Amino acid sequence: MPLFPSRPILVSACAFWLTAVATAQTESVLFAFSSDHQTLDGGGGLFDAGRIRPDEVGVVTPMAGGFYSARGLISVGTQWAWRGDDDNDGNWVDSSTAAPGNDTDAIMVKRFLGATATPTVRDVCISKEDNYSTSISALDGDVIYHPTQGTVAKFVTEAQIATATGASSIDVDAICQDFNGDLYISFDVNESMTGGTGDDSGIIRIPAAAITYDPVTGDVVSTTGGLAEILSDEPFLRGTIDASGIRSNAGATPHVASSIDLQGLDIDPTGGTWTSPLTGGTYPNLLLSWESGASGDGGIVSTASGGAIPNVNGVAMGSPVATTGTHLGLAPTSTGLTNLVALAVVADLEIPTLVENYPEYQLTTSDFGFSTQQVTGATPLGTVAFILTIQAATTGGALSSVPLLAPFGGELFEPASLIVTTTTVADSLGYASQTLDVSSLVGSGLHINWQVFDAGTFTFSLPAPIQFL
Ligand SMILES: [Ca+2]
Ligand SMILES: [Ca+2]
Ligand SMILES: [Ca+2]
Ligand SMILES: [Ca+2]
Repeated sequence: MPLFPSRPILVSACAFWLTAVATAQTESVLFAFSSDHQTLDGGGGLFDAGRIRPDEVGVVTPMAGGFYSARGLISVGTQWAWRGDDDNDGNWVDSSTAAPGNDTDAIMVKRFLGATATPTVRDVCISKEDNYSTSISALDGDVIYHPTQGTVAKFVTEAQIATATGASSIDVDAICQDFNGDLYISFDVNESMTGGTGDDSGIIRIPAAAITYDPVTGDVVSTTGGLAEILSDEPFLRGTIDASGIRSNAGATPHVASSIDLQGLDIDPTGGTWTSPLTGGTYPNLLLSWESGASGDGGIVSTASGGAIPNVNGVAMGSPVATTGTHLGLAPTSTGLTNLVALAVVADLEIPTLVENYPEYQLTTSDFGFSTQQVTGATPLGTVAFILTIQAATTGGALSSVPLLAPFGGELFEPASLIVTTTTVADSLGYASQTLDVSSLVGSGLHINWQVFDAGTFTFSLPAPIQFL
């Protein structure tokens, strides 16, 4: 089968694209958990397609009155493929089953300079739980993204936040930006800073007046000290959760008294303001997620009205009776879901097709038998082509890619060397898979990359690499 379908399909792809652009603003919730969670639709029976891992970014677009399911947005494989060999050790993938910097602990999309009306997955900024490996590139207090292939851009660095707050060696575990360029941040552990202790359960504000932004990229160029302020503390977070009336899967208050850590922050899309008990100032309402030693089942609260369960696209992000996880399109469990450790709400996000490897070995020295590529988000009942490229990893290099012009969508990686291995038809939920024996590549030192082409939308998926040593 030819890779590029004939002209009638091209015309229908254009019509689909125009329809999609004309729809009203829709919010998507981007999230991470500290353990694996299963999507409500089970990934169409495909193990990795139905699993959101702590290293990854998951996404859901809630829909009032209809069935919806969460799915993967930024996979472990995609993070390696985007990053390239920025530690110059000659490997494009440095870990068999973990992502660079391990877990995702903060997610953010710009709302001020550099913001776009229809953000793509490359606009999603994240902070990781750990510093990236030795020689480089990103610290756990940095908020990074990959605007173009093989680059690691920083929205804001650990050093810039330290300058603004007077804290040192910080780990950012929640961050968001309002429409005026003010930043709201929570630290991973208590940090001594200007004006007191930035508690791990607290919200720190760095006003735009303390920040010089790059007018084009919207990234932070520099910060000044003395203007950051501590807006909230532990009693505030507990009080906000209690006032919202939210209850866990077991009908319990989703926190314990002894400790609590604010883990996710974003602007409440419903609007309004709240008043800080510590500064007396008013600020845009914030969505909050937390970890507290009690099952929270993915619940989200808002600072609105002193504490409320917020709505996204008209769907409540928790229940006053039993929050189960279905609000996020996740499958309930008998013991309850854990809590969201990262949170962002993004309007009109372009959500690409995803392909993931199973078993999940991104870097391997041994034969793991058959390798399955699992596709999420293809056109239901549409044709999917699996594309393989093979290349030698080069020190300091990265996969090449070309962004594609409409009606094509996405990026094509290593366009000079692609091979179509399989064409198949996605199921009614848009899942598809292939299984191949790749054992002959073990020991070759080669790097392979999978993508799929979705003929229904003319788009190429995000990448899924495997490096053989
Ligand atoms: Ca490397
Ligand atoms: Ca971090
Ligand atoms: Ca925190
Ligand atoms: Ca976090």
